[in-house]
Formats: sequence, C-alpha cells, structure tokens
Amino acid sequence: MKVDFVQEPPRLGNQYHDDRLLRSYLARELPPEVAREIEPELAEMGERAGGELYRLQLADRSSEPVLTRWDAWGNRVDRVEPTAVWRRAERLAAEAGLVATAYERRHAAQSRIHQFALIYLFTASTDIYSCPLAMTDGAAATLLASGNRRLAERIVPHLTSRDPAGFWTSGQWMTETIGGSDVGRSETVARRDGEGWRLYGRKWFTSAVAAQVALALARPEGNPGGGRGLALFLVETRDSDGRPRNLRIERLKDKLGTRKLPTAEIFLDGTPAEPVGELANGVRQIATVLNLTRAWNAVSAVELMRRGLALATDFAGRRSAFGRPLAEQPLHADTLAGLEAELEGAFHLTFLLAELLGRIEAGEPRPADELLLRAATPLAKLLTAKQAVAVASEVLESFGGAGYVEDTGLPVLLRDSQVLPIWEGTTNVLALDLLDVLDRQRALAPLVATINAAADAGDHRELEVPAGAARDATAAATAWLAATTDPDARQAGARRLALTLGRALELALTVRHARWALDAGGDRQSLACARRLAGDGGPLAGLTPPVAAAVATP
Ligand code: MFK
Repeated sequence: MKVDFVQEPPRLGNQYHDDRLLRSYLARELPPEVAREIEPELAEMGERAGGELYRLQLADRSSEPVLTRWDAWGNRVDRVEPTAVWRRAERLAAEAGLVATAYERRHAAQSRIHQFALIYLFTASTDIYSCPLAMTDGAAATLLASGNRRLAERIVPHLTSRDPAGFWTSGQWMTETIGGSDVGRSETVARRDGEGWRLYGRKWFTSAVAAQVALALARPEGNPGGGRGLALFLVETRDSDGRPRNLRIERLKDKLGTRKLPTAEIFLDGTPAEPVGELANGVRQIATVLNLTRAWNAVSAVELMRRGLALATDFAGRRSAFGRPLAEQPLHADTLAGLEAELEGAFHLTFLLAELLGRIEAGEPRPADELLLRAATPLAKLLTAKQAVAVASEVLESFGGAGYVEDTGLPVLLRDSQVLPIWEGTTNVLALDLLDVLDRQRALAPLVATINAAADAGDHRELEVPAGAARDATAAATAWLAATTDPDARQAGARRLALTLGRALELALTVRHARWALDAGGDRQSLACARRLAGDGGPLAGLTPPVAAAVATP
C-alpha cells in the first residue's frame, strides 16, 4: 500500500522576533536607549532558542543524567554526568549572563527586566536548566544580604561569573523525608568540631545535585525545634580533586517530568559547612532564595506556555482537516486565542515581579514596592504554575494524537509543567503564605491599589468591561476578607482568594498594556486577551473561569 501523506512537524523561528508580547512589553517598559542596547542579545538568544538549542533538545530527547557512585576500583565518586543540553546550557548561561545580568546592574532598575527577558527566551529550549540557575540567583542574593562579607566575597563572584570556567551553580538543600512544606521539622544536625561545622542528616529532594555549592538548613546541636532553631549553612560540595566532601548521593529520583534535572537523595555524613549568618532563624534567612526561585518559577511557567503556543500556532498553519488549515477553523482559532489570553495575563504578572525587584535592588523603590513584591510573589508563582499545566494540556490536545507521542517532543511540555505547582511551595502553601502576608503585614492595601490603578490606566471605551471585572473581583475579595473572621474559614478560602486576586491582577495589568498598545500603534491583540480573560463577550467560560466567576465565595 502506498502512503502519500506525511505531516510536516511544527517549526520554530527566532523566538524573540516572533514574540509580539515580549517585544511590545519591552517597548512600553524600557527607555528607548536601553531597549536598543539589549535587543541584539535578546535576538541572539531568540535565534538560539528556536534553532541550535531546540534542535539539540530534540536530538537529545531521550538521554538522562547518569549517576556513577563508584569508580572501577571501588572508590566512592558520586559523580553525575549531565545531558548534552545541560552541558551546552551551563556554558551559554554563564556567557549570556543569565544570573550575572541582575548583579552587574548595567541598566539600573531595568536590570531585572533584562534578566527576566533572557531567562524567558532561554528556558524552554534548555530542559529546565533554569532550576540550578534560579537557586544560584537566590544564593547570590542571600549571601549578599547576609552581612557575611568574607563568604560573599569568596563565593558570589563565581555565582555571577560570565566565564564558564569560573561559573558555579548553587543547590538549595531543604526538603527532608519529614516533609517538603513543613521545613521547620528538619532533622539534619549541625555539629562543631575542632575544624568547624559539619552537617549530619539526609536531604530527600535536592535538585541539581551537581552544583559546586549549596545552601542547606540544619539544626545546630542544642537549638530548639521549629524553623527558628534551624541555621543556614553554605556547603562546598567537592574538594579540589572533585571528590564529594563527606556526602553521598544515594540515588536520583525517578520523576514524572524534569527528567534531565538530576534530583537526588543525599546523605550528609559530616559534610563541612559554614554558617551564613546567625545560628538560628534559618527559614527566615533562606526566604530570599525561596522568593527568587518562586519568581523564576513564574518566568519558567510563562515560557513553557509560550513555547507550547508557538508550536501549536505554527502547526495550525501546516495541518489541514475538514478542508482547510486548522488556523482557519473558527473553533481551533478560538481555542488558541484562549491560550494566548492565559499567556498574556501570566506574562504581565510575572514581569511585574521583575519591575519590583529591579527598582528595589537598584535602590529606587516606590512607596510600598517591597510589600507589593512580598504579596505578588506567591500570587504569581501559584497562579502561573496552574495556568502552565492547563495550557500545556490544551497544547498537546491541539496536536491530536501527535501531542501524545513521545518522539514529537511534545509530551515533555506537560510533564515538565506539572512540577511548577509542586516545587517551591505548593498552591496551598503559597495561598496560606499570601493570607499571612495580607493579615500580618497589611499587604492588601498596596495590592488593591495596584490592581485599581492598572485598571484605571486602561481607560478606554473598549476596555470598560475588563477593567470593571478586575475592580469588581478585587472588591469582592476584599469584602470576603473583611467578612470572614473565623480562622478556619479564612484558611479554607485562601486558595480561592489567591486565585481571585491573582486573576484580577493579571487582568488589570493586561488592561493597562492593551491601552498602551492601542495608543502606540493600534495592536489589538492585548485588548482581545483582556476581554477574553474577563469573560467579556458572552457567558461562556474560557480555559479557566473568567475573572468575575472566580470571585472567592465560601
Ligand atoms: C524553574 C525554576 C524554579 C525552581 C527551581 C528550584 C528548585 C528547588 C527545588 C526545591 O527545593 S523545592 C522545595 C521548596 N520548599 C519550599 O518552598 C518550602 C515550602 N514551605 C514554606 O514556604 C513554608 O511556608 C515555610 C517553610 C516558610 C514555613 O516554615 P516555618 O518554620 O513555619 O516558617 P514561618 O514561621 O512561617 O516563617 C519563619 C520566618 O520566615 C518568618 O519571619 P519572622 O521570623 O521574622 O517572623 C516569616 O515571615 C519568614 N518567611 C517565611 N516565608 C517567607 C518569609 N519571609 C519572606 N518571604 C517568604 N516567602
């Protein structure tokens, strides 16, 4: 039998040039001279992401990191051999300054936007190499904030180096068998001997175990229980011969996704370590890492959505069914438009974190920026992660059976997205964190003010409905908080509260951008996304409930 038809696979172009949303956001937010200066870097990363790296990723699809515990002569070596994409990504990350850009601060308050744009372009083609980079960024910020100048001067130049030979990554060793969320119960002990501090215990979920250093929580002997009794330590993982320093990698985890990422169970058996700061309040000290990796989580979520949509959109132009290309089928086009709206909302919320971080780190904060960042970080992490999973699932479906077949390279999008709501604080842990910040730190007022100001900035006849939906949802969430005094009822509603406020913020920021885009040149795509997010134009729900329907009700 002769089979004539062969389906063309989806193709990617330059991922910077093809990105309407990124380019229009940067045009709005950056001074023209900054935009001009960074554009060649972004275009180069976009070219790599859609070309060289994407090809390498497809070719290297089935390889995984390999743990070798003993050498041929019986010596314990605990070596992890990364995949080809990871080796390439490590070098490129250093040279392109994926971490360094935030610390060189060449563009003052805009430096984090610059860095987030690079991460966004780099992430989907590098098999979650963003994980060690996120922790490296968090470790650099933590060491710089610690006041421990000696340690910071020794380690931070490696973490922020652009020289691949001198570039180090950092791990973050918190999770133990006793739990990933309730970190205060950690059982790892720190003991001091004649040479200094040593750690003893088992870390159960250590991502990117090949890093040169790690920040680890341990309880100095005699300290009380709970998070306050933990201290934060820096571990240099290998000696000058590359041998592990009194630590054993027991095994790599057999995970649903992120399989290129060597996540390990490790045993610390007297591992030398240095205290980063005081010998207590370790959870408070590691919170700087948590907040930055949560922001990276959001960028990764947005980028995985963008990658899925880029592939699905290209494919819709190549694949015909029922007499015309999928792109011309109204229902298929409408489905992709719903995904585009999710991406746009998530993008604006994530880049709000970059704006806030950049202003704070450059010493140019606006009033309430710090409080707003504290509240917006768990919001962005929890909402974008949920959106990424939902979008990845729809993207696979948009390819029909091909989306379910491994060697198309598509299923990994869904598997890798599924980690985003789990690690770095689950949706519920972050919803409770937000509730705590709203209650104890009074972060509701700046959050509400930001949503309302962004909605007001969208003052335009065609944006009235979405802007109103963002304000109404915020008012409903505020009223629910005021009316709900029972602590259990507040906790039970915390997820719905967070999703409501998060979607209201995404919508308001999209409205603001849509207004700018209309004024700047008549681009109506952000307007369409805002209306879609608001459920404007009819009672039919989109991918996730329109914002007005998500309002927190008990
Ligand atoms: C794709 C790229 C991105 C991802 C790559 C990362 C890969 C890494 C993989 C992992 O390691 S995943 C594991 C991540 N684990 C978590 O995210 C832990 C989740 N659990 C929590 O976040 C809990 O809420 C927490 C551990 C913080 C609760 O512990 P405690 O001991 O009950 O802490 P508590 O009493 O809530 O807070 C202690 C102090 O820290 C308080 O300050 P004070 O001592 O001054 O009162 C808190 O205000 C402060 N704090 C807690 N969370 C904070 C924070 N401060 C600032 N920001 C935060 N987020």
